Amino acid sequence: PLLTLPLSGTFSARTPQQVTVDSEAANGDVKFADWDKFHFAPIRESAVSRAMTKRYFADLDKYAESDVVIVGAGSAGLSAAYVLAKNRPELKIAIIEASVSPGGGCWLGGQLFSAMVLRKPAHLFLDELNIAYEDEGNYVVVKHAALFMSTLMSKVLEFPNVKLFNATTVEDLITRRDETTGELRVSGVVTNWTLVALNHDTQLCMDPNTINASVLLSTTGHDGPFGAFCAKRLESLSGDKHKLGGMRGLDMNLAEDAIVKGTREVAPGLVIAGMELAEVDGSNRMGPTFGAMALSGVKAAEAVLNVFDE
Ligand code: AHZ
Repeated sequence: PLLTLPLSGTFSARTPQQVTVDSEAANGDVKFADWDKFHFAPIRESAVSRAMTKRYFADLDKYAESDVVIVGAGSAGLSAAYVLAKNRPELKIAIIEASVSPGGGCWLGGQLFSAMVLRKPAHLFLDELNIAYEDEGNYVVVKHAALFMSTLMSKVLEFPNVKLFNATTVEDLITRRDETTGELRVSGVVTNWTLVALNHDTQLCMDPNTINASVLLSTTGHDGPFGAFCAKRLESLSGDKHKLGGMRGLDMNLAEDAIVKGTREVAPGLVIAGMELAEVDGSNRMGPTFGAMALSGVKAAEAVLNVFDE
């Protein structure tokens, strides 16, 4: 056999509703010849619905009050989530991603070429994640960007203190005036199903949901249909205080340093990282080199904790 799995034998029932299945196959390894006798343990369709919905609603309830909300599950947001979740297992971290598929623009290295370039010292983050690369001197190359993204994503999702709400769009921010300082603080997000957010014009009333958070980390990428979401909101949040710079042309050397250096708490309670920062600060884009996304995420985790621990 190509693969030896202990598929035959008895599936034990944990509750009376679950049926015990005695496989007709003799105990031992299933060989190809045994596929005729193969069957799954039976299930009632409602059990599948309940298995999904009860967990989702329990998560909605649990994360309605989150410690950290990360908007956008691209390379910057997920890098930050990894560092935060690993170092602070007691924090509740909700990740809100507009797309059905998390990962942002990071499934290919650039255009349709799959290898992914990261300039040093971002290779240290790859070492942390145990991702192999070729060392080219000042930069390293991962054989496929999807290897980076899938590894990062699987590690983030394994942390028990992280919940990813995908197909969910952040439509607006919750703001509160601080009673002592009078400052306007970002204190959560207004969310909606992405399919609803895309169709507001065609629906009469599809009100949103909310999540309160102590700190918001926005990593929604540069301007686009949903992108640069919090950056754009900054202007209306604080009047003249925040004039958006708007992303500038491509310069890999300037852009990557600027993004990592600029990663910070931009408004009270709101940290911005990744390419969204280029819209805030008017810095360059870097194109297909991803070191700044990883390290901006690492720095954002520090910035988030500084705000959280204030
Ligand atoms: O779907 C978006 C993507 O997955 C998600 N997103 C955007 N707006 C959202 C909203 N609510 C929820 N309102 C939202 N989710 O945010 C994610 C952003 O991921 P990204 O990969 O686009 O951004 P990043 O900053 O992590 O990485 C940027 C990568 C780039 S762009 C670039 C260039 O253009 O020069 N170079 C690099 C390395």
